[in-house]
Amino acid sequence: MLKVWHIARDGDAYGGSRNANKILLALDEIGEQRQVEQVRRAAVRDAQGPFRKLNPNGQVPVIEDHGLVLWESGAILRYLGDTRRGTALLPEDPKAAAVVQQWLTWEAATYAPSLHALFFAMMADPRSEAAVDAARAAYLGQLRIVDAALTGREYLAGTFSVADIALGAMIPLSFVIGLDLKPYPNLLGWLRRLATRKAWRNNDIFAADMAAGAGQLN
Ligand SMILES: N[C@@H](CCC(=O)N[C@@H](CS)C(=O)NCC(=O)O)C(=O)O
Repeated sequence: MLKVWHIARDGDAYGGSRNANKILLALDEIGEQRQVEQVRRAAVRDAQGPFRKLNPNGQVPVIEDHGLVLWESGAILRYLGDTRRGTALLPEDPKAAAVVQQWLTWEAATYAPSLHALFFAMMADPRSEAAVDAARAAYLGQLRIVDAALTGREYLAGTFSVADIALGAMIPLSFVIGLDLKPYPNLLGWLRRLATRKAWRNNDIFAADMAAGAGQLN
């Protein structure tokens, strides 16, 4: 059975790992059982601890599947799509699969760094409002890209795929940090659509982040 290392929501100062949650959502989407290895954030961060042998970056998620140990959530999502053929995770058509890969790469290379920049600007002590404003504007620019991509489309690559998981597991954090997403109606509609899917309805981390946006989603 596939093993996934995860920081659970309960007892975690940040409400759990959204990146590891992507893997749980993907497995729930296809109804695959897995063994969740819960780790505390402190253990993940411990440079001398055993977790570093699994992932030298000191981050979750990590999976182990049939002898393969793999980290980086986008690579894991792609692996699940490639090895669980015939599921909704990854389209068969190479061009459609390339569009999915485009969003997985974009999430890690562009979206996540922009979210981190905003988060760190907000947490900085002393905090510079000019720096927060600049980081917020840059981050909202990324959300505008997602909103535009969803014009006339139900899901990022047309039909549901791991592209929606990579971004759908992260973007509700925007509500938690107090952002107004009403200027992005396609994006809000997509989040509402994701929230109706069984795997997402039953997911505690996603539900908690979405609850922070209830006023904008209803
Ligand atoms: N690019 C990595 C990012 C993983 C990541 O940021 N994981 C966070 C949890 S969401 C983590 O393990 N943080 C450890 C810490 O807080 O030091 C991926 O997509 O897997």
